[in-house]
Amino acid sequence: MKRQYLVPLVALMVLVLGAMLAASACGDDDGGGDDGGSSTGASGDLADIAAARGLTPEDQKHALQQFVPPGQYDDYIMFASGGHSGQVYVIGMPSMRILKVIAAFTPEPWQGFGYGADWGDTILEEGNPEGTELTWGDTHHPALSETGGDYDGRWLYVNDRANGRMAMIDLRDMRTKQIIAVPNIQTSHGGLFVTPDSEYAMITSKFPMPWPPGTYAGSDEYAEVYRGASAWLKIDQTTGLVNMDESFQIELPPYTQDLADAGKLVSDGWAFFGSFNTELSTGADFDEETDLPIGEPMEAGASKNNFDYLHLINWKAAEQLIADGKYEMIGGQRVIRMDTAVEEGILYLIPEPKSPHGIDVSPTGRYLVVSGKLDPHVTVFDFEKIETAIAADDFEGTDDYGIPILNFDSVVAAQVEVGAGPLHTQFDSKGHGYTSLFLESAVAKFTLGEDVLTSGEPAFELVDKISIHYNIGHLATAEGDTVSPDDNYLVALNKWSIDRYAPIGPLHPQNFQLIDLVDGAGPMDLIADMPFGIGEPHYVQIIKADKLSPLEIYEPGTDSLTMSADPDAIIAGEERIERNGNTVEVWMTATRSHFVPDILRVNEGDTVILHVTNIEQTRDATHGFAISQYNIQASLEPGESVDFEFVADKSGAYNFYCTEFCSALHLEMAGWLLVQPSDAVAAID
Ligand code: RUQ
Ligand code: CUA
Repeated sequence: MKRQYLVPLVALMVLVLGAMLAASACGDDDGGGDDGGSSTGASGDLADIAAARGLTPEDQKHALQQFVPPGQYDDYIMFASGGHSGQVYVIGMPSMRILKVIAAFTPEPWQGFGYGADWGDTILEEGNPEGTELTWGDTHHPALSETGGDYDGRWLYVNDRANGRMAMIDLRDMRTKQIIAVPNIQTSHGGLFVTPDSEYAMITSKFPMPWPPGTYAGSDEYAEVYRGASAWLKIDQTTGLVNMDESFQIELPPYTQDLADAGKLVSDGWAFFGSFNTELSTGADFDEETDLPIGEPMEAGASKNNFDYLHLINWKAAEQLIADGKYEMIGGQRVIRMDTAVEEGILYLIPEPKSPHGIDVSPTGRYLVVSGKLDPHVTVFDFEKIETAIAADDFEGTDDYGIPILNFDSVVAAQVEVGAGPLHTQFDSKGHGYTSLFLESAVAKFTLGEDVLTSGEPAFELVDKISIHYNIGHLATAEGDTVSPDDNYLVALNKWSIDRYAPIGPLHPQNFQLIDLVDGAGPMDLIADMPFGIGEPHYVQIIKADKLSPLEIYEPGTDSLTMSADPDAIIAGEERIERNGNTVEVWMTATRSHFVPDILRVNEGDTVILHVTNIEQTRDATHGFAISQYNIQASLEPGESVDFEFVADKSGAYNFYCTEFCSALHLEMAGWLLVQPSDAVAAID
């Protein structure tokens, strides 16, 4: 085609396209996804904006429900585990804006967690199981501290699925203050909760491990030697830290203990956890001759039984057994052995169908809702019936480890058919349960018993269902795990997003969906999607924002690890450098826009100890401190004091600088670490 025809043709195409776009903008385009964001409806009239952007009245309603005006705050704060990012995310709700990443098990450079500063390095190191250096975790279940069964906004605990550890986060500064490598536990999935008055954080093992820890046993000894554990980590009531000397454990059979929840109100003092693989399948060995597996893979082996066991533990009675000395020391922990637990009547089982997953206790503590992944029902147990059955020795027998099994029929309240692949349940205050349906990609809403229903609906029936997108795992209602959940929002944590967002390659974001519960009166209504592209959140807890009272700045010279005055913190004018043999110790201040001192001269091989105090008391006046080529980086919030210790093992001139854009002369906030080579003529002294 000749050039002179091409130009008018292109012009014509542009005209036609423009006309099509205009038509779609004023027309009844349904999605808004096709018009390329060509107009914001700049006339300012709401109807014009909606028309220009192709927003339906429904879309407009949802936008208003989610919108938080500039400068205003969200009503709720959501703490989301980050899966194998090893972190915790802080998200505002309903806006679904990410406010912060809290470094927990994985080094995080922005906060300087694991990059030379003492607080982060200390915590990561103390979280290393013996003989292993771990630089990641798989955070699954965040658990907020509680008072009287309500979130109190003080502390947050989160478990590491991969390594059976637990981190404690102080909600005053939203930083991790402790990582516990829990003895006798190698992995922990859904088993983490805080008791109603934050007496304990309870963490259970997932896959059992050979006991005693540190020994080897092959899979042929699985039933005899492998054990699980329920670890009761004692929370210090002033700091929120775990005191391992006051903690204890209960030995469990090698069933794969899974989700867990604490009793509350009528069931306070009890704990419940589900399990699977009571078949004790260990997977299929591989025949090296035939290159074929011998036996069944774990997936099949662990799904044969129609029932696995819900475990019940009376933890207040267990506490008493510990006080009475009825324990053995294993892995440095006081452990109540299984036979003691059985003899003393603190451990029971209930048959639960079918490949069970979630176990969730209703707000009054009476109903225990169990979901079987391969059963379209939720099974609701009644704690009042459980107490009666235990008192009457109403058992169908024991398992192979001698643990009494309660009669299913004696303790069940109802089974409600909710749909395919139920996983987890949350509650509102009106007597409803909301269950995630993984296979069906939906949330089912059902009624509990008449004692808690306020609506006059029939008890134990499916009353509503909403589709989500797609493959929902957990779900959470606002204040959802407390004795008084709210009735406004539910968040669906979807594993797949498939087609919900612009394509960005084969790894898709996770998808949070915000659902309106319409005051518990329904029908549920999907408000908004939130893509989540930084890790795989498993569970969230959602707290009223006004229950949190985080610091705005630190007191001058605070060591954030101890939350008290750092003995090496200084004020302006106290800066100094001291040499002691091969150790150079520096007391440095940071303020807008300089470090004092800003030249450090050392010899190759010297140990350098640096104390840096951010002497500012202005909100948000954070400075960073990083040294080029030395893998050192920390964030210094106003008032914070941080210590580094490293060996200057590379000679040369290295720039250090402030990594936080703090001021107009931020780029000038820098200095030099001059490391004189060891073969230089005149060493510095
Ligand atoms: S449990 S894969 Cu929290 Cu459904 Cu984890
Ligand atoms: Cu201080 Cu940039």
